[in-house]
Amino acid sequence: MAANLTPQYKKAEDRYKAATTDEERLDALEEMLREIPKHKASEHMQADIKRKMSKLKAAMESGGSKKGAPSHVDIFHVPRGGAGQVVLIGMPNSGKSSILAALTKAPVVVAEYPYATDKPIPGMALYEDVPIQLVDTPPITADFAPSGLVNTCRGADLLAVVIDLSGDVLEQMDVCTKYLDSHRLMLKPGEEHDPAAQHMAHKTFVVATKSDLAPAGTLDTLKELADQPLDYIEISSETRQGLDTLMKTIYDLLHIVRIYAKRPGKEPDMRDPFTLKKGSTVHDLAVLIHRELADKLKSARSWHAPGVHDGQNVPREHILSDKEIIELHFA
Ligand SMILES: Nc1nc2c(ncn2[C@@H]2O[C@H](COP(=O)(O)OP(=O)(O)O)[C@@H](O)[C@H]2O)c(=O)[nH]1
Ligand SMILES: [Mg+2]
Repeated sequence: MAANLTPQYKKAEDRYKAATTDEERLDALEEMLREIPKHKASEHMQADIKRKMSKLKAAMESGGSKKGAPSHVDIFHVPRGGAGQVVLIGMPNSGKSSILAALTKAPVVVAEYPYATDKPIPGMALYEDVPIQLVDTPPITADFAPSGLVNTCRGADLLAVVIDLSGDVLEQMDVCTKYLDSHRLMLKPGEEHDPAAQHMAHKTFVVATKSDLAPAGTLDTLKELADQPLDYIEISSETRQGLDTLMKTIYDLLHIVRIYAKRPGKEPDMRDPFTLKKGSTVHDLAVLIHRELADKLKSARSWHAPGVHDGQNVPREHILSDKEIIELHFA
């Protein structure tokens, strides 16, 4: 076979033979194809290179490459972000995607037709300076809910039942609470979320949407007839009425505090607070900031906390309060 191969081609071929990953192999094959003299005598070889390239590409796309993305990804599992995760549940057109569109930069589709959303979509909303993750989800009906949605709900900190006040509010409430109850996703009044429990039930509240369209008194009727002892927040994504209250309610229901950390002799960082569960201590904060150094915590000073003089020394057992500034001293 007189293909008159060039030194550049031979080099690329050596690279191909020595390659250890599919990416390297593909890269070398591409170079071989570029370098191979294009004439009749090399046609066979050109075809062979192309065949190898498409086989490799197919293997890499299907996850066959060991270095590639995992071959199975649960699109219904939404990794947590921000200070807490709120999963929105509701029937078609109840206004879930509009809430994310109004409060986050998530690429949600707001549509007059149902089923515009086919997988959970997270977005980051802000309560003051605290980022909180909201998750839009595909809708549920009396007859159907995507099976993966249970997983989405299990991972949440809070569940929000989204009810369109301009529609049949009782039917929506019934469908949503039956769904959550049948999967044991909703905490009963007085129950506390227990991360160790099998059922992973969560605190649940109601977001009543489209207040701009609803006949007066609809929410009161819903509260009375649905007889569910939950928090109800009335909003309009259209006029933005109630959106601030919604974020404040979410923050309160998350039961967290935000803390501004301060280095000795420096101004506190007021832009990016740490968030911890209510009841957390100075020691918990030290663990969060510096897991390895936490045991070397020597002392701490506090500002902006009830019952504490600004700059006062506080013990490691000191319970943190919202918006407190803490300066940690390590040994
Ligand atoms: N007037 C009014 N329309 C709304 C409001 N929220 C949502 N919509 C409309 O209701 C329809 C369904 O909203 P969407 O957010 O896509 O509902 P989803 O199916 O639950 O995600 C869209 O046409 C929205 O424009 C609201 O607060 N006021
Ligand atoms: Mg939607």
